[in-house]
Amino acid sequence: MLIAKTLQLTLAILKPDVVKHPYIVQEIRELILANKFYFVKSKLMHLTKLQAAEFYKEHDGKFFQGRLINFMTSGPIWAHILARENAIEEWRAMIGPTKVLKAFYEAPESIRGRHGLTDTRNCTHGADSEKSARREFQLLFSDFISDQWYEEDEEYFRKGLVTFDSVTFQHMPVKNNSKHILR
Ligand code: 3AN
Repeated sequence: MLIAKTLQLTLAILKPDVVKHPYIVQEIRELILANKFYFVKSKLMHLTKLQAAEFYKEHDGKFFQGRLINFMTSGPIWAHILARENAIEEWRAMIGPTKVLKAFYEAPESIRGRHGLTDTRNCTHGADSEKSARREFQLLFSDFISDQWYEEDEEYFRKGLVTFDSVTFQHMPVKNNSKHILR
């Protein structure tokens, strides 16, 4: 019998360069859904400089830090918590390399290969480890408790017992078995 593996959570951001263009947002979201990710949480937000600096703390002192913070606070972003088997690696593969030229040449079909503008304005973010993902959830979705999600909801998502709300752009577990909807 084939037993589905536990789902992994990751943090995805659609950055201001993408959010400016609704058709690119739509294209990326369709790609995310086509790649069998679930949208566990979605939020449109505008980062403050403090939030952006905290989010990118590991880049403190780097030559591009100021540019990165100005860019990330220049307009709204979409933040998403995604779930899938191997979500972290799969989402980062969809994003493509950080440097836009590398993305153009080595991963032209990736999101950055298709829509990246510069090394800073490079469309999307993906957590690089489970530890980073948890830290990023706390910063952007302070009411989300991953342990609780694993305890109460993960099984429903893993079994496809979810419904999708296109207004909030979130999948919701359907806990009443008699009328569950497979997406
Ligand atoms: P990634 O987003 O691919 O995980 P990180 O974590 O190394 O890459 O960098 C975080 C963000 O900092 C990048 N997404 C990009 O916006 C910016 N950045 C990284 N390297 C550079 C660079 N050399 N020049 C300008 N901006 C950069």
